[in-house]
Amino acid sequence: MLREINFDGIIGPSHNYAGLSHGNLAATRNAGKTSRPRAAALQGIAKMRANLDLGLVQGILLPHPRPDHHWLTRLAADYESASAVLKAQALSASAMWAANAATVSPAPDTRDGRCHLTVANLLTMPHRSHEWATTLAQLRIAFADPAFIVHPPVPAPFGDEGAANHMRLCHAHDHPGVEVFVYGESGGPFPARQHREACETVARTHRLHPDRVLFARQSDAAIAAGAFHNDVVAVANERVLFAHEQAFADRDTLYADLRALMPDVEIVEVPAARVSLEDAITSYLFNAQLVTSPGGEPTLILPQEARDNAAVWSWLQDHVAGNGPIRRLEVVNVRESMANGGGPACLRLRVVADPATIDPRFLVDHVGLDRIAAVVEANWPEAIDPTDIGNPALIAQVEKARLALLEALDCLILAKG
Ligand code: SUG
Repeated sequence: MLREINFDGIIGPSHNYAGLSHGNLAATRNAGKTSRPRAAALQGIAKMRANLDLGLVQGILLPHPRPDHHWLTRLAADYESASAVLKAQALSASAMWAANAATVSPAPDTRDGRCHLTVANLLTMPHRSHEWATTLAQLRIAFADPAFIVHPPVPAPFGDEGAANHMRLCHAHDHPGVEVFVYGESGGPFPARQHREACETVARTHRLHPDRVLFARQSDAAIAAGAFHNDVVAVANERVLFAHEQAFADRDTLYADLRALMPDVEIVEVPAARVSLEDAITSYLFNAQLVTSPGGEPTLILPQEARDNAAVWSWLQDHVAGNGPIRRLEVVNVRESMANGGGPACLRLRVVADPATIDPRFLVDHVGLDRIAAVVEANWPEAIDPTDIGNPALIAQVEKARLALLEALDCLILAKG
């Protein structure tokens, strides 16, 4: 039985606001502020509980070893003597944003009938460029069943940001879909992180039917406004594409191509006259999880910031009142992640699979989440001020906290990273 499973990255104990992501306006705006790792992780756990309560299947991905001493060694450095920037890059908890872990093509879309996952290389940002090795190790454990094939990242120099720049439309999750790869070319002052060559490589690697794949360019305006990840301006689920009017460089062609491949696709476009690109990005309206509850009701799981924005909330109310395809709104609090530019959808990687084929250590129910919450409460630092990142006591606490979680989840095999 194929189901859509959301794998959320557990927010790691080193979560902090170092302002490392050039072009990510929330992250740079909050640079230097004091973070609250314990509250952050508990917010993520509460979001997973809300998903479970909707009747969805929930998975987890584990925090990475931080600081990343392997990476520092390859740079002929060590944490103690590294510069402040290198320290922050080695310590970042950015692996929490699981939407950037990999691109996933479910079995019904592939020519060999296996579910393919390609780990993202994230090479545009130094602090993210070293996530892939631990992600690969973890996915190879979680998806060891022959139903899956986990591929290493696309080689440099082609940047790949994973599922954040990929959408899938289908009649139902277990039916063949149309996969849309969204790349960037230019974003004015900011880097376009997803390269077209990487999209094409992933599509070939996943053995997708070429006539069921589309490549769409992000608008330069979206990237310049801070949305280098397409999942900040568009999200798809089953037959629904929910997108901002300015998300794509050539939306007419994309919509026409989609309608040709899927005549019953429902395109819900939010006009810039109702919600500006800026409001869409600060509220993370589109970084919502668009999911189908087991009752069949398309539900949008939104961050609080979307309810706090008058233009965004009034558009949503009108849509629901007007019987639009999105039938239900659920609001979650992920403020700590949001302040680093990661909303509800950034925190999860969607995999369509039979839950019985997944290593059970990576699936959770409320009892499993209780266990994780207890470890977080007892071990995660309460606060991190970026000036503290050279403090050996903090580093010892971060390292011990992760080991406590791995132990509680019987995942010590990942201890070395
Ligand atoms: O890559 N922020 C992440 C946010 C990722 C959002 N993901 C998706 N949209 N799918 C990024 O820019 C900030 C970390 C810092 O600055 O310390 C950061 O990496």
